Amino acid sequence: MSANDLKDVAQAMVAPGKGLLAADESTGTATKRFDAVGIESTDTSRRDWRELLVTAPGAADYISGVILYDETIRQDASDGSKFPQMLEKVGIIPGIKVDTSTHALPFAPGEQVTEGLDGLRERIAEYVDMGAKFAKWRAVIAIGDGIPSRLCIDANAHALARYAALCQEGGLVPIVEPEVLIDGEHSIDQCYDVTDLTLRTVFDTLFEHRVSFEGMILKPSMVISGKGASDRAGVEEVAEKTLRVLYRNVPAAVTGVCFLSGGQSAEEATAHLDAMNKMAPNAPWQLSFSYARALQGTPMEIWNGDAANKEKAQKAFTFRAKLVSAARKGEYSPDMEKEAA
Ligand code: 5MM
Repeated sequence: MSANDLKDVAQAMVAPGKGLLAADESTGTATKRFDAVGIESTDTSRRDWRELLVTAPGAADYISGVILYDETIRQDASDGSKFPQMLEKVGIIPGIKVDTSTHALPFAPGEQVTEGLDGLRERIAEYVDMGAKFAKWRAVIAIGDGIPSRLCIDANAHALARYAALCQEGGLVPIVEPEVLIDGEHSIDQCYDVTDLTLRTVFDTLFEHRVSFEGMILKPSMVISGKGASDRAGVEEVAEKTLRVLYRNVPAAVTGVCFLSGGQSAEEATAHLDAMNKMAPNAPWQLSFSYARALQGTPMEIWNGDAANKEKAQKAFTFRAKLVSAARKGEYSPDMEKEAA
């Protein structure tokens, strides 16, 4: 894929009114999500859940691409077709998570580094053959007593840049995901400082590794108070500080910024995205979404692992996707939450 082709795919991933569904939970994370609502996690239940989402009638009106997990991209859907081809048929771009998860960073207590570079060139070639057009790698940065360390930020930025360069060489658009975790009691200003340093380091390193900004997507966390903070910032402050950190650190050449929801409720993640699009309608990058929990939470509860609830769960999924799509255009209002799913 040429640099222009990568840019075309990146632009299609942030087409007007559309964003990404992250359905790339590793087996451990998927099991945690299923356990929380009492669904048994098996390869078949995980396949059925992801098939339910991607075949929801009307989903393609709001969803431009889906991030798949290695297990899913190799599975047969119930009609025997493969997920990438099933997605392409309805006009949704297939993507793939290529990191192999987070691991304890040596000599850095409480901090993690994401692994998966070994054999990545070959795995990318295999995923391209299967039909993937983009990839994702998530790094996590925790805020706590004396952390994050410079070591943790540098190690993760280096891995993200190596991954992104390998993706572009092999023909996949890389989603670069440095997530500053919401866990903790930190203030929004602490989150701002950590996000500022993280994004600055990530983009310096991407530049050194000759990554094309036009042919990539940034998937950041928002600048937000810690989940356990006593006085959590409101919607306007989250939007204003998130935009400020992006303007200071993200090159205008980057095609799109697709936020993660990171443990925010569906309503919060929708309202924050909407406020940013209202405040910055002429931002240099498309401000979109790549949500997992905010899109999947309610429909997963409704589904409850029972085929009889499939249609209702699909309606709840497209309802949330429609609201997030409105937020991506700055056209959401909390009143829309009252519409029946
Ligand atoms: C932060 O997680 C990503 C976005 O999901 P949320 O919107 O729920 O925050 C998500 O794509 C994540 O990277 C995948 O679920 C994979 O997570 P694991 O823990 O399995 O690597």
